Amino acid sequence: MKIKKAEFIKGATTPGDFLKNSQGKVQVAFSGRSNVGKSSLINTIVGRKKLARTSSTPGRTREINFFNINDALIFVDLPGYGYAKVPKEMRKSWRPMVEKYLTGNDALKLVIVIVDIRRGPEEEELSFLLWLEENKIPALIVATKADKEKRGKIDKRVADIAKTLQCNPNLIVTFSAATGMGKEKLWSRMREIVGV
Ligand SMILES: Nc1nc2c(ncn2[C@@H]2O[C@H](COP(=O)(O)OP(=O)(O)OP(=O)(O)O)[C@@H](O)[C@H]2O)c(=O)[nH]1
Ligand SMILES: [Mg+2]
Repeated sequence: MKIKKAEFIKGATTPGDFLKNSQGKVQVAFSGRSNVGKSSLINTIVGRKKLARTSSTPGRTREINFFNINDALIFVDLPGYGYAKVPKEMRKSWRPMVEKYLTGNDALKLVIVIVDIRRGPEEEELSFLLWLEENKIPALIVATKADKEKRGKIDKRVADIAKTLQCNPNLIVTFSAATGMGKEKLWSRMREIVGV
């Protein structure tokens, strides 16, 4: 997709701040562990280096951030989960907020679940995917930071991730924000699912 417009709309720290009316625009949310590369992935696929803030310190994205893409799509950068150093109080408030965002939102058509190709998914990803399925929210799995894995090992890693998540390996998009690998494939899968 040719990106003509990519702009930050707002960051929400409470459900009252969610983008209620996306005026017919489809919402696509990006989810994954802290530091997995959610914000970097968004920047890479829209071709804007600093649209979503990134950091080597886990837990950088603490709000639910909304971005307008071409007046056609809303990208939603979710706070990461599973990082122990984030204050407990904060973690406690995130989960209900994220769940609240994800449920009862007709504009939300897809959640992109991002895993680190070297680390693979764990219990949290599995239960999250099952939760999405129960709530009838389509999911797409992306294995990122592929530039950090040896070429010859990528297929095996993807196969292992597919096994853990009980899905077809062909449905996992291998990605790298550092090299742009997987960018086109991710766009085409995403557009296929949400119909834009
Ligand atoms: N080598 C490599 N580094 C990456 C890639 N994607 C992200 N990173 C690095 O990983 C770190 C975290 O990236 P972010 O995009 O901020 O991760 P995030 O998931 O948004 O993190 P939180 O908002 O803290 O949950 C940064 O130092 C990035 O430069 C990738 O594909 N390859
Ligand atoms: Mg982030």
